[in-house]
Formats: sequence, structure tokens, C-alpha cells
Amino acid sequence: MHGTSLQKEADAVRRRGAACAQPTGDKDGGTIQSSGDADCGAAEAQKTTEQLYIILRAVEAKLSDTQTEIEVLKSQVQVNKVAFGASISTGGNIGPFNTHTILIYKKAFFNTGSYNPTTGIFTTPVKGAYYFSFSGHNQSTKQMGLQLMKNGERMITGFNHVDAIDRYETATNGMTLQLEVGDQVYVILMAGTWIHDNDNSQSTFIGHLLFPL
Ligand SMILES: [Ca+2]
Repeated sequence: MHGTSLQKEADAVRRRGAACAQPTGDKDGGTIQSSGDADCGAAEAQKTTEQLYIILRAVEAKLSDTQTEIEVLKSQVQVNKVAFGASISTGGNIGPFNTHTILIYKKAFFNTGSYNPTTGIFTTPVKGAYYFSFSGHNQSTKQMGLQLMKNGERMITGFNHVDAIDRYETATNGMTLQLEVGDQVYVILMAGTWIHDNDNSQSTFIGHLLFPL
């Protein structure tokens, strides 16, 4: 870092100042500066002052750069706040459909705006590492297949197989993904399967930006 060279420069000036403070070796009362003479005269003092001004100017420039960097970082922190959490919330048993169908998690508990509760699609606002998770509730006599999708490509699956006993079950899964601006992430209900939700919000979908890349 530049700080190290500035520190060395400041130390050198301090050493010169300390040498000047010692009267030993000053043979001419501090008025004549000559090579090899440990003189503490006006010329040496002038030199020290000039060195200090150079250091001050360098520090001033560094401070200005740092202030600019802080402003840039502040604006990035504002842009990089991305999170949502939503549940299907109504509908009872949903499905089965003939084709894979995007699930619409209508009730947004929190949403910085990148998740659309009308379409069920999250659209990436900033390149980064993101964490997504989904949880699906279903009646065990009806199989449930959920897939986390990125731009039409399956990332992970959560599946609940049919049981002989009729009860309600939950399946969940989650993953960290690297996303580019504009990437779309959503959950599909696989063809021929069911999912269930009601005002207990047992079927949910969440996404968080972990950090930008
Ligand atoms: Ca089961």
C-alpha cells in the first residue's frame, strides 16, 4: 500500500528533525549548511518543512481518493440489496397439469422488487451469488414434483412420492447459484403432480443475494 511508503517518508523526516534537535556537531550556530555537517540551521529546517508539505499533499490526495471510493461503495450497497420471500398462500390442492407449470407464489412477505408475485418469476438485477430455497406441502396420496429453474433449465428437484396413508407431507430443497443480470429463476410444478397451500403458507419460495460478483 501507499501508506507504507508515506510512513517511511514521515519517519525519515522525523529522524532528520531529531538530528537537528541535537546541538552536538553544530559548529556555526545553525546558519551554514554544508555536506557532512550535522547542521541544524535554517536550510535544514526549510528542507524539513518542504518534505512535510509533500507528505501532506500526498495524504490529501489519498484522502480525496478514499472519499470517492466510499461514495462508490455506498451506492453499490444500495443497489445490491436483493431479497424476497413468498408463499402460494391460497388455492388448496393445485394441479395436476399436463405440462410443467410455473408456480405463482402470490403472497410476498418481503420483496426488494426483483420477484414478480404475479408471474412467480425472479429476475436477476445484479450479477452475484444467490441462495434460493423452496418448500412444498402436499397430500401424500398425490405425488408432488417441484423443480427450481434457471432460464428454462432445471437446477434442483424436490419430490414427494405417493404414500398408502393419506396425510400431508412437506418436501424442501435449496441451492446457491451464480446468476448474471437478467437471469430468471422460478419454481415449476412438474406435469402430473400436485402441490397444496392455504393461508398457513406451507408452500414457500425464497431468494437472497449473498454477495455480488
Ligand atoms: Ca410421501
